[in-house]
Amino acid sequence: MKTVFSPLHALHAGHVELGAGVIEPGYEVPERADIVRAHVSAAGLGPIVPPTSQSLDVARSIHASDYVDFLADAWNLWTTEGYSGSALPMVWPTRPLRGDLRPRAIRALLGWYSFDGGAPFVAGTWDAVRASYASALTAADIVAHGDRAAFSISRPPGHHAGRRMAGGYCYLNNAACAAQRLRDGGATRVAVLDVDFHHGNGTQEIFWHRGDVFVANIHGDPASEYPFFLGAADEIGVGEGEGANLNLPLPPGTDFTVWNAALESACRAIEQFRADVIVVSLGLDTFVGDPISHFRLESQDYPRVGARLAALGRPTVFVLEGGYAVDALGANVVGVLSGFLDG
Ligand code: 6XA
Ligand code: ZN
Repeated sequence: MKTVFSPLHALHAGHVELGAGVIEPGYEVPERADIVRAHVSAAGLGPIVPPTSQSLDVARSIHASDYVDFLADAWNLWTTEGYSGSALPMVWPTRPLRGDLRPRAIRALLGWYSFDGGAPFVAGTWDAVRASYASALTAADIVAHGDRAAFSISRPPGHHAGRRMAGGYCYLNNAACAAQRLRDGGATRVAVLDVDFHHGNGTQEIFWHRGDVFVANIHGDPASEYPFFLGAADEIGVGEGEGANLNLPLPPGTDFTVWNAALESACRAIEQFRADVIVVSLGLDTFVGDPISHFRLESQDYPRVGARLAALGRPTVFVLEGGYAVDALGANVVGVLSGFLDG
């Protein structure tokens, strides 16, 4: 299996985020991608290749074009207005404030284009975001050209990014863009399976009205877990998308036995959908040692996850999402991927 990796991810570094009662260093650190790369290399899973050059066309079809322009400009606007540090929003246009009054000030634009204080910008953020996106598209292209699977070490991650909003460490929705790339390349039906601990609210929003991309999520119950305001079981999609969204929220403390039953349900739904190709939003923050999440999967469980995904018998694009137990992250990723290759 080819792995796509760009060292440019490391340009997104040194930022802070809004935690509970504190401004804290981000958990989403460059060491994450580096340790994953090192473990993929040591395990000999296959060649590690750089992303190919990619235009922003797919990003502009999945996201609003003005949002993509904003991501590209945000750091420049922030410094031009005299600010430094991490560019974070100050105000969000939540109800009953006006949602049609697009301001000019960068402090406010950051709120216009986000849903939380978890997607800060520093000088290198946009370059890292572009490389992360290009890596996901490259992995999609590798699979479109006939490989059974490919893995994108995308950092920053993407599954919280919606059509017009950043949040939760995410800017461009890498997995959604990979799914769109596969559609553009001729796949008729694409399934996105999101196994990150957190609900992929951005991916759900993006495909909410679409029947050609099935989205399944297994995640911490939004009653107590981030992102809180989406991810309930009654969200099934609308219009042509009705029935093409599956949410499987699970309580904090869930162990592999229960989690695996949800995986089985998601896989059966994907089989029924008859997907041509699968995109896995591969978050490893389901791990028992994860510092910000509350499931209890263990390292030995991840090869079984990979083997079940292989049993779907479809070409598969893996895109890295969350996972913050940095010491275990590389081994856990390799667990899924080697389980897939052996399966
Ligand atoms: C809170 C962000 C927490 C979720 C990030 C994540 N500032 N999403 O891992 O999958
Ligand atoms: Zn997560």
